[in-house]
This record gives sequence, C-alpha cells and structure tokens, in this order.
Amino acid sequence: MNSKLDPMDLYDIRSELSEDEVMVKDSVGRYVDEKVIPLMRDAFEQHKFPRQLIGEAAELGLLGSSIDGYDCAGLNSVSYGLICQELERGDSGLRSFVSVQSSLVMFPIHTYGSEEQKQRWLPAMARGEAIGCFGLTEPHGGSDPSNMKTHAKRDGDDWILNGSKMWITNATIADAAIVWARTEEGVKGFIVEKGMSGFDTQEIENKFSLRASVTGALFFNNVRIPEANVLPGVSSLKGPLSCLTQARYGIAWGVIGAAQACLNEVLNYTQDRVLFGRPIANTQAIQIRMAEMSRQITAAQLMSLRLGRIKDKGQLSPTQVSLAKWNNCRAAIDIARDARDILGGAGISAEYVPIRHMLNLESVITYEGTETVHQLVVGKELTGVNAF
Ligand code: TGC
Ligand code: FAD
Repeated sequence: MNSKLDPMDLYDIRSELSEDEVMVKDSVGRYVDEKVIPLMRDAFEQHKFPRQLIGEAAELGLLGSSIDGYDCAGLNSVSYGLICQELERGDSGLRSFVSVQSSLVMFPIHTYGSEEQKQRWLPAMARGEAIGCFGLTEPHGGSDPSNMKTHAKRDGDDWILNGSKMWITNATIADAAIVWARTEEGVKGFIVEKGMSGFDTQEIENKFSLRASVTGALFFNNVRIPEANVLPGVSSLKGPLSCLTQARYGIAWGVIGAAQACLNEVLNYTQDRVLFGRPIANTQAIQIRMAEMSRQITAAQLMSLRLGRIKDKGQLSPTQVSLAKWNNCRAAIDIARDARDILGGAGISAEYVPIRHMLNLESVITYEGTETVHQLVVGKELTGVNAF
C-alpha cells in the first residue's frame, strides 16, 4: 500500500485517543488478528458460536468493561466503542455476544438491580462464568415493544411469568435471561434462571446471517420467579429502552470494524487482480468506489468518536445514538455489498471476508431498532411529531 496516511484511519482518529484508549484498541486488535479472525470463517460456515472466545474475552476485561467495580474494567465509553469496533472487524457474532453480555445484561443489573443481584451476577458475568441474554422482542413484532404480551402477576411473594420472546441472542447458552414483561405495576425486568420450571429455550437454526452467534426463542409457561429476581429499579419501558441505547452505541462503533475489514480486503485484492492489462486498482471506477468506502468509514469514525465523548460527559441523547446507528450500519452494509461486487465471483466465496460481513450486517441493520425505527426517532426529534 502506497498511502502515507493510514487507509483505515484517514483523519488520524488515533491521535484523538488517550493513551489508555490506544492501549485498549491495540490489545483488542491484536487479539482479534491472532485468535478471532482465524476461527471465524469456519465458525460461520459451521453455524457455531466459538465458545472458547468467551473466556478469552473475559480475561481481556471485555465483558461489562464500562462498569466500575464488581471485577469489571471500568473503562470509558470510547474504549467500549473501540472494543466493539475491533471485535466486529473479526465478526459481528462475537461483537454481538459482548454487546449483549455487557450492554443488555450487565448494564441493567448494574443500573436497576439490587446490591444482592449485582454481587451475585456481575463478577461471574465479567469472568464469563455466567452468560446472559436479553428478552424484549416478541414474535408478533419487535419494533413496537410497547405492545408486549409477555406478562407477570404477583402470587404471594413470587411472580408468575407467561409469554414468549423471539430472536434472542445467546438464548440457549444463557444462565440468566433478563426478561421484560408487562405487570400491573408497569414493565418490569425479571432475571429468569436456566432450569426454572416452565422456562424453555429453542435455537433458531438455518440462519443466513450471524451464523457464528447463537439466536433463539424463550418460552415461559407459569414460571415462578421470586421477588429477589425482579430488578427493583425500574417499572416502565424506559428500562429496556435505556439498555438499547447502550447497545446501539456499541453497534455504531462495531460496524466500522466490519466495513474496515471489507475495505482492507478490496485494497489488497485490486492490486493483484489484473484485467485488461492493468491491476483493477489502477482504474478510475475502482478507485472511486474505494474512495467512497473510505469517505463513509471516515464519517462514521468521526460520528462515533464525537458520540463517545458526549457519552463520557453524560450528555448523550438517544436520538444522537439513533442517528449514528442508522448512519454507520447503512455505511457498513453498503461498503460490504460493494466490496463483494469488486471481488467478482470470488466475492461469493467465504475465502474473502466481505460476503460474511455483508450477511451479518443484514442482522445488525435490523436488530437494536431497524433503519426505519431510527429514521423515525430522528424525524420525531426534528418535528416533535411521533410518526410511528
Ligand atoms: P416512548 O414513548 O418513545 O418511550 C417510552 C419511555 O422510554 C424512554 N426512551 C428511551 N430511554 C432511553 N433510551 C432510549 N432509546 C429511549 N427511547 C425511549 C422515553 O423517554 C420514555 O420515557 P418516559 O420517562 O417518558 O416514560 O416509547 P415508544 O413505545 O413510543 O417507542 C419508541 C420506539 C419505537 C423508538 C421504541 O419502541 C424502539 O426503540 N423500538 C425498537 C425496538 C428495538 O430496538 N428492539 C431491540 C431489541 S434488543 C436487540 O435487538 C438486541 S440485538 C443484540 C445483539 O446481538 O447485538
Ligand atoms: P418488525 O418490527 O415486524 O418490522 C418489520 C418491518 O416493518 C421492518 O422493516 C421495520 O422497519 C418496519 N416498520 C416497523 N415500524 C414501522 C413504521 N412505523 N413505519 C414503517 N415501517 C415500519 N431482540 C431481543 O430482544 N434480544 C436479542 O438479543 C435480539 N437479538 C437478535 C439477533 C438477531 C440475529 C436478530 C435478527 C434479531 C434480534 N433481536 C433481538 C430482535 C430484533 O431486535 C428485531 O428483529 C427488531 O427489533 C425488528 O423487529 P421484527 O423482527 O419483529 O420486525
């Protein structure tokens, strides 16, 4: 590569990072290059989440990394973003695992849980000894969680939970599911433990996307939940939606990694692919397409860094997260699809990364709020009118 600038970082975002943030980025980046990337092609083809990565991610302090105390690393939000970016450069499936464990399971326990719940779950989850999942989406429509049917009723000191959740990352491997249910006192979060009577899970097979990630359904048939397993700190939809804000923030960073992996692949490939007597990298059309990828990646990097700094100041608005989740997922999926095309027929082979990232990004642009949901969140902010 002849570029004097770093082709993955044309605006030198690295120079805007603190020493600690650079250290996090580099150590996770090395881990991904050495241990993750060599596994992901097979994992994707075999439709298996490589569970050996859980212990390694835990050892690196990547699980619940933003939490202070409880054996967690206590890193800032920019560091969490960089972790997501590096992991997703490997595969969206691994980033998904870390997003769910950190933002959707440990975050609500830390933010809304009792001290006893925090002591019981957070250190074990940080060590990767306990795995969590997050149940919000239901089979009849995930975009509108206010229409949830899953419900719980008090019965003496316990609650009785009924209903089902669909499309749940980690569903069948989780020791604890944070399940959001309607109650007479508002929407509450329940810690449903593996093995509780009436609680069942089922894996969703034959996915063409996020194949290196476990996705499943959760079923609750009169599951008796003790009061000690109810998150005491929240009784409204704000509870689950605030978790989504954390996870969406990480995704906005994460997809940059997937896009970088695709750009890197075509930068190399087009130097060696000789057509009509010259490498295709020397043609105007290919250069414009790769320049376009670089433009989109740079814009996404700037957006994410700014978002992270706002978040670290405690001034983040969910609308700002929606804008970045929308923008960056759209950029990444467009880049992955175009990279696939630049590889020609080779682009459909798992030997090259774009098709795997492209297929993964179909999930990433859908989960944590579809593109339309985020567009309407921004529209509502601009106009004051709720158009959902
Ligand atoms: P709305 O009336 O707007 O809000 C209800 C209350 O919640 C507050 N709120 C938020 N708080 C924090 N973060 C957010 N993003 C928030 N959005 C809303 C809001 O201020 C209000 O508070 P209060 O105090 O006034 O009561 O609620 P709505 O029912 O109109 O919903 C709006 C809408 C459509 C944006 C929301 O339902 C939505 O975001 N829908 C999309 C659902 C979604 O994203 N599901 C994701 C499921 S989890 C997942 O996909 C994991 S993938 C994991 C992986 O593998 O990485
Ligand atoms: P729907 O809500 O039925 O949407 C269908 C279409 O309608 C979409 O195109 C949507 O944009 C559009 N639409 C919706 N509202 C409007 C409107 N007002 N105007 C115009 N168009 C509209 N959920 C969890 O709770 N936990 C998890 O761990 C989790 N992991 C996931 C992992 C994977 C691999 C996938 C694919 C999904 C996961 N989800 C999870 C679910 C995910 O959040 C939902 O798929 C997503 O929120 C969309 O819900 P839906 O699939 O029911 O689509």
